[in-house]
Amino acid sequence: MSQTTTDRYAASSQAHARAARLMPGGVSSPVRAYKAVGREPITIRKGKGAHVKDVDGNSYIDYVCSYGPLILGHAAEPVVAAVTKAVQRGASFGMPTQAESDLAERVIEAVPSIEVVRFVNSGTEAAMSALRLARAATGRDKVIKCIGCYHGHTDAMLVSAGSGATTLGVPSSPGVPGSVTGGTVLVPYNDLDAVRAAMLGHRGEVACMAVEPVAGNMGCIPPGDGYLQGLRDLCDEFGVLLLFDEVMTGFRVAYGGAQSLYGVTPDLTMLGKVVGGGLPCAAYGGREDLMRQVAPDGPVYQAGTLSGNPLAMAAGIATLDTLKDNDHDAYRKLDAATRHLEMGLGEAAESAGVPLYLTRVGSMLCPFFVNNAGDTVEDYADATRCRTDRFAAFFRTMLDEGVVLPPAQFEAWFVSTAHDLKAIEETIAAASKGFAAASAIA
Ligand code: KE4
Repeated sequence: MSQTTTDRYAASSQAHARAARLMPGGVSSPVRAYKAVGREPITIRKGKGAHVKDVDGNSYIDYVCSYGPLILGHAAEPVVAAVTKAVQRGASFGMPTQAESDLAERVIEAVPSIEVVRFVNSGTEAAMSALRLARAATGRDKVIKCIGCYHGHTDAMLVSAGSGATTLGVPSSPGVPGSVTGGTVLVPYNDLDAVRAAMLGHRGEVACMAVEPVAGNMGCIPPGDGYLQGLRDLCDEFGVLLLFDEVMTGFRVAYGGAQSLYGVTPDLTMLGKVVGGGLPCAAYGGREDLMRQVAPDGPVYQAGTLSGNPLAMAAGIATLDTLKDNDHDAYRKLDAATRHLEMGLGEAAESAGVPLYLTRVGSMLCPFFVNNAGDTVEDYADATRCRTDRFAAFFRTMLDEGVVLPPAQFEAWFVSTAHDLKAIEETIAAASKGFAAASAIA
């Protein structure tokens, strides 16, 4: 007997109603509320490998992967074993453990820019701390960021573009003082002329240029040829620190992150997601002369009760060691599986007559529902022209077909080493129905 849609999601609907009474939107982070895809969220009971199961017992091939951390898939054996062992030794001490040095050594060995590192609990904390350090180290207050790049919800980064593309930011959320966002200059992604104009317009006032080296928060948008090196050169010319936000790309697009993939070394780097293997762990690091200014070596204050938490360290170490195994074989698997998915999605969209612009960097990818065949997406303005209504229809059908995607056009999909050929082929088959649903929207 075919399940009706409401039956299929009955328990999730009940769970969401309960959660909504208790928490804003019934979620612990806004994107999970499914506002952009016009339906209630599913509630997850468990995950294993490339699959998650909701409270109704429906199974899904998962491309959220917790928005990046689960590069080995859900409940990966090395991570489960390491965290189980660690928790039996105690969850947190508020005193140094060797696990922090063990993970720090791996991060410093892997990431070209990082000579010294500090662990924090979220990408937002990493951004807050790196910005504070950049301001202290330069004695300058302003920050340049790209429209559409996301660096967590720290006040200085919750800005939207003012009138011109290189004017000072205005708050994009209530509760954020204009006095804070007034020090943030916004420029379009992939536009070096705008960065030069911003640096000239605010000469001597800019502490750092923050950028996602591969933009992952307006969908996945790779840097244009020469863009990252161009930022490096402009920062050197104007005495501005270059901050790569590799919370999403770190250990994702390559073991050494985007900076190793593109061969451009920033002054400071933010990490998160994969570095904690699914547990709350992020980090910021960079040149030793900068990082030694962080308390207690230096005066730049930053602290955290659960920073360097032994469980998160254990999960991170197990994840990175598995990614390094067999000469980084994981990245060859990830690249092959994601390329296969990319090709299959492209063919399915073409068969359905749906204009699509597909981007991919390693195991991050994004199908942009563009207006016309041949349209490309190079920055936020391009991304916001996409057919989000078609994406929403695609998303809902994919969910009904047992594939769960990040619930917004402006998110990247993530593939794990657990996504085998069967999962990829099933996803492509489901996408034929998803694109048919999208094409039904004029
Ligand atoms: P967290 O504070 O959420 O740990 O990290 C913030 C952050 C910083 N930098 C980049 C490049 C990021 O992608 C993120 C967080 N990414 C989102 C996904 N678009 C997390 C999902 C969510 O907000 O729930």
